[in-house]
Amino acid sequence: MSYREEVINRVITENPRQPEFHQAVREVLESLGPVIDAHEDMYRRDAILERLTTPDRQIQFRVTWVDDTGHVRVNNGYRVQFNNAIGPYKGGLRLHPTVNRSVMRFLAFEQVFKNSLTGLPIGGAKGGSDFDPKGKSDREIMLFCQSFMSELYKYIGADVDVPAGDIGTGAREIGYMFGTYKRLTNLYTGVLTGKGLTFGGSLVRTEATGYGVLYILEELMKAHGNSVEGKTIAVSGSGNVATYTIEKAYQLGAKPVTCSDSTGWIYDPEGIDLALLKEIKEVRRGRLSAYKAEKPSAEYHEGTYSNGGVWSVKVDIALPCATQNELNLDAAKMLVSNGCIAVVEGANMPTTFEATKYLQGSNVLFIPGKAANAGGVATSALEMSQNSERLSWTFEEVDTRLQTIMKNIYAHISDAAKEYGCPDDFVAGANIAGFLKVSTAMKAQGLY
Ligand code: NDP
Ligand code: 2IT
Repeated sequence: MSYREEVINRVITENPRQPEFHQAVREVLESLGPVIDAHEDMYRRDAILERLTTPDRQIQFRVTWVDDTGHVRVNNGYRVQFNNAIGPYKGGLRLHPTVNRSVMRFLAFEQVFKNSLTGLPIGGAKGGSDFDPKGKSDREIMLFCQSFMSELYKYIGADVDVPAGDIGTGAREIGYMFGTYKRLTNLYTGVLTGKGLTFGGSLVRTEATGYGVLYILEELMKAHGNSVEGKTIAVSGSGNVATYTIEKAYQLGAKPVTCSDSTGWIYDPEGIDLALLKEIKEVRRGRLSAYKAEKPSAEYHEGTYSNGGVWSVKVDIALPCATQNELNLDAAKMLVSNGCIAVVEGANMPTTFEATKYLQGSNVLFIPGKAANAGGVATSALEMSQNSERLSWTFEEVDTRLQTIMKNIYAHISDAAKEYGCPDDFVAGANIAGFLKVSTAMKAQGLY
């Protein structure tokens, strides 16, 4: 059995009932063959893969808060600090009922490679809670965030671990958490990113993940003699990443025609009405069914995957921007039969293992989330830089840096794929490039 297979089996045995974590580890380790296999003895002796797949530390804690009816509620809080070989831990906080140890670990593990690809000095972590923000009042959200931070603050810090947003955690939640951190520690530091613009947040952070997806997509298209302009695009989700993916798609001359949420999906042949989408999601915090009410020409399908879901629409490009494993083998087959040429992941691991293999085997250009959505965390790192020097950069300055970072990521993963004999396999390219930097730093720092 190869060293990589041994470690995959070890991860499965030691972490039972953690399918998302197993999936993420398998995807990375399977693609590291060209690096590891030729020097298996050396990597085995140094236990590099065991160290890379075991988190440095993981914290689980109780979050107790009072709802508007006076009842005490209890949730689980988590922070998985996976690897800080190249910089302080960095990664988002997810608030969603599906959060559990497996989801936290897969996200933290992926973050290690993603953060490495940004070229910036940030290690990998993830956290969150199984708290469901849907339908909660502002007061309930604040009480939850205060309670969550009253435990988390012990384990984070501007040079230790810097959390940020993710599903269910936006500017409002980061604001409440920052206020609590400041009160408890008496420190005004860049301990969280995605902060409001009046208290240390960076311009472009809100847009960064979605814009970054389009910047890397444009690089991919250019490298293949094509362009984003004029393309029809399917987007899933309707949160932070989906919204700014749609915005930049329009700016680059494409037509995004779908979006979705956990209750249904929209097909608007005229192109998604961005102003209406922002009004429904960012202002009203409502459901997508409201879109159809105001734009009767659009189709609304109740149920995220009903009638085939967003991936059944005939498009040139698919950009999954909602959640993990939302694009399965059946969806991949529909995309291929409809002539889709590229899938670029805005979300973390939205494509199943089988669907990824099928797309790649069908010559669909595929960029994994750890490369494609890295613009979010990269801009968070730029927020950290601005906080450290106590200055704020202009929108243009941050956006220009983001564009450069996304171009560099494309070049880096594409070069790594070529160098290791698998051109255009951007899954292998991203994993190999991410791995080489982190493992080199780990070795240089000795055993710990
Ligand atoms: P948001 O909370 O802003 O939006 C999430 C969107 O996905 C919503 O439309 C939500 O629908 C939908 N969704 C969430 N869970 C499910 C589910 N189980 N089934 C169906 N739909 C679901 O989150 P973000 O836009 O920030 O995050 C989206 C993805 O992008 C995640 O994978 C996240 O990890 C990743 N990401 C985010 C970054 C960021 O900067 N925010 C950076 C890099 C990656 P509903 O509103 O109905 O719940
Ligand atoms: O998945 C991610 O990269 C994020 N949710 C953003 C993390 C960050 O620290 O900005």
